[in-house]
Amino acid sequence: LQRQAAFSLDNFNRVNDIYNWLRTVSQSTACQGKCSLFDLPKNSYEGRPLRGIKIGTPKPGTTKPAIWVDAGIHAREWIAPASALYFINKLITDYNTPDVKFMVDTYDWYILPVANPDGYEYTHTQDRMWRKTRSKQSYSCYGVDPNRNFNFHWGESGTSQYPCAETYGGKRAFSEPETQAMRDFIYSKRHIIKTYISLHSYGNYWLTSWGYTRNLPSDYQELLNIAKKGSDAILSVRGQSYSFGSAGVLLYPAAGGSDDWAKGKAGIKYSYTIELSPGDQTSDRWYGFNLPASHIPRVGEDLFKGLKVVAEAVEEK
Ligand code: ING
Ligand code: ZN
Repeated sequence: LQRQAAFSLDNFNRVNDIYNWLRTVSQSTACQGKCSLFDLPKNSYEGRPLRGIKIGTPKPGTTKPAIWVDAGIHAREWIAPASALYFINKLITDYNTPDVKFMVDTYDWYILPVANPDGYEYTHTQDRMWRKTRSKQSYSCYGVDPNRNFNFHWGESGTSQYPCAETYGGKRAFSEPETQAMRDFIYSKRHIIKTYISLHSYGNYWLTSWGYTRNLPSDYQELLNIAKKGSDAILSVRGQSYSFGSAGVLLYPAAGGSDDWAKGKAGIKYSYTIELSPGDQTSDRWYGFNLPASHIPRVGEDLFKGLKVVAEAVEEK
């Protein structure tokens, strides 16, 4: 496979190029005083940093609320990291617009664009359709599904106990350094994180908890109201219609997801998984995981508008 020359927001990038770009933008004039890189407290199984960027206007003497956004929990869902990078770039370069100024002044954004870097690299070098982490398991199989590895009702539904399966939940909850690292970082900031967003693909879904069951959380209506606002905002960008509802009802019950853990264990009320677009509904072209890079700006813009209304809606709470 050809190694691409340089980072581009209009393309799918390798992990090292993404990390180099994060460093560059965090040190740019546009970011001055507002950006810092963070590493989760553990590296990936193969030793890669789990690196993100914090973006927010400092407000000394106050506790700013935060919004967490991760992408790339699943390796092959390339549009998720790409959209997260598009979003990061918007927050940095469009600070002079009222929308971005509001978002960055009101919140600290913690954005982790590649939550499963080992798997992501593997999809670039070996197997485009890899989903899991890359830890060695029994039966000469590799990887755990990170979105079945969080310990909220772990193993109860929609997951496999067979190490070779795509939805293998792991030997135990939090068997993976990647999920441990997310747990420790997010849990330590649980009092300031108002909203948890996990970016996946594909399907055009704005999913609330619960994922592990068809039962709904007691505050489901509040979660749904914001999911609807986000979906409406996306629809208005270029006609992409997102369905919204609980993952367990809209898709299938599956336990061990990061969003259920964020809500159920870390107590982050507004917790969502967004299944980004596999194509362009208005032209009937659906590519699945293999969405061409030419779609990155459009899906990125959809995501930006969706997260903007989340920021507005949660602020009123
Ligand atoms: N879909 C998610 C998955 O992990 C999900 C969505 C989570 C559905 C939890 C139901 C319950 O299966 C993707 N894209 O992986
Ligand atoms: Zn996924």
